[in-house]
Amino acid sequence: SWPIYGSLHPHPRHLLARPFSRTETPQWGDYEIPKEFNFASDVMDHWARMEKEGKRDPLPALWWVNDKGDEVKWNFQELGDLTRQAANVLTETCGLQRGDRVVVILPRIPDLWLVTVGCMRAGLVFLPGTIQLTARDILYRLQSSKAECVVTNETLAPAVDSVASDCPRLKIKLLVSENNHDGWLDFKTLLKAASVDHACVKTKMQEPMTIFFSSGTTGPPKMVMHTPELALRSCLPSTRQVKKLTSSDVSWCVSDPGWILSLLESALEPWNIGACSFIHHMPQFNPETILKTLSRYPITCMIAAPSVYRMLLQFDVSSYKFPTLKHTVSGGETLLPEEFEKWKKATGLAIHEVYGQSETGLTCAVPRGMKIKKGSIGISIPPFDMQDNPEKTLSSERGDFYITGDRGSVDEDGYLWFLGRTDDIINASGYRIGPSEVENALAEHPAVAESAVIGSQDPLRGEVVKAFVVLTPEFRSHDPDQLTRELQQHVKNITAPYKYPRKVEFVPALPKTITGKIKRSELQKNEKRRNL
Ligand code: BCO
Repeated sequence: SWPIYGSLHPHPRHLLARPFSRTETPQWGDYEIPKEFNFASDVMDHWARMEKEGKRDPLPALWWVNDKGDEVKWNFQELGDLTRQAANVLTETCGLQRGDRVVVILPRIPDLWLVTVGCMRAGLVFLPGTIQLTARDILYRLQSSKAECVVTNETLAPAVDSVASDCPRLKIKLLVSENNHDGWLDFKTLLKAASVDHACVKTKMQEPMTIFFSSGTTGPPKMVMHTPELALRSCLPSTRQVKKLTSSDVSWCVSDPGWILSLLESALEPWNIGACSFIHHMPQFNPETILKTLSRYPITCMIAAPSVYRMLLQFDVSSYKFPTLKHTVSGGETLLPEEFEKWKKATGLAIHEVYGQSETGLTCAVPRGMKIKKGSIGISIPPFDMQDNPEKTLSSERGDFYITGDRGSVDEDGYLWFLGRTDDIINASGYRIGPSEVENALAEHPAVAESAVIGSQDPLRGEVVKAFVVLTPEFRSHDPDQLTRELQQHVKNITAPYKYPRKVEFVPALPKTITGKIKRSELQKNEKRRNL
């Protein structure tokens, strides 16, 4: 049986996904799950051996470029040595022990992949974070994860320093920079000096490997822990058949390294098959750079959120030639059939949807070669294991099934159709945003007596964050446009900027239940009506 269930089309139901049950024989389909698995030694080192024996195309495993024309190309053998050196820096120099937690907040620079795989080799648990995190977000992540180590760059080091004294478990600060910084270990210098010999840890299938932070309907983001099973899934033939990459493919994932999509699609999926992971480090997102990059480099596969495709389609895509591009994939939010059509008309390529969550990784996809039903997120792909705060986890389980919090349906061919969230979580350009994270930030501004935050439809970003704000008496006479800008900047300062309310409406009062609870559903209903 497949892991995601729903009712027959067209009656939408809550989407459920069945996690791998700990009481069952550990087997997915025909594939028995090993007791131990480490992606670095079991997969990456295999490809390094293939290279040595001349059984892999002479293609980089990581091909990195930036806006300034810099380029880094590492094959699997080079990546093997460098990631063993990274593992030695983390364990030998920093003294970290198997199971210790490492918060990694880096932009798309090559060292990010070295630290990530270095952690896997050493059995350290890595917690990726977007570089949009503010000092407060970083404090929350360091404290709640009880991290022993943080790895970041020069831009974010001062933010870490401003909160480090409140994180008693934090003992190592590693800086990835060309310059030294007081109180920080210099990753690049240590890497050069480290030995290339390292005995990769044989990680157990139940051992933590990585933790993501995922927004919920209440409170700050929650931790979602994955075991090496997340990496193993990318190795199963059933998952390989989704993108059908080969070792001669060059695959580009445009997602920010803070999200699970990036780990899956810029490391685990391409490297599993010996393909090249292509990265373009853009300091600021620029659709034209993406179009030029697709024309210039031999990229064969691209994966990006639908908002990225929407932003590309604002330009004359058909005037660009993408000589090698053969496969395009989207994930993270809803792709509309008309966007699919526009992209197909401009490039001749279909967009294959994938569906997943930080809690699960990918659970559904439109495999390459399968007949596409526009608007469907495809068919189920093998199951998952997920853990979280035990009480919260329990409330999202029903029997053997994990409640995804999304509504959808499944038709007679097994295609799933995504319809939206069952809760208040906002999906803005593929970012999952909990309304209370924004409301709490707004509450700290003296102009805000109270606020309610919802998602509002947007032609470019799918949804944007909208805040309904009741002003305190002293701010009621202020210029609303100026106040809007001030509140937006305030939220950007307090929490990661992608969460800021792009729409603000000042209201005399918020709709509430008799017990005083804000009726977000009423605001959502009215907003939908106004957007029609
Ligand atoms: O719009 P504004 O200019 O006022 O503000 C923007 C940015 O300029 C600003 N910002 C960005 N980085 C910053 C920063 N400000 C300060 N410091 C920084 N380091 O913040 C505002 C928000 O940015 P944004 O990222 O929402 O918008 P932007 O730059 O237009 O980027 C558009 C997208 C489409 C590239 C971006 O939204 C994006 O990457 N979306 C995809 C997210 C994604 O990958 N989701 C997948 C998650 S994993 C998953 O869903 C499970 C598996 C399928």
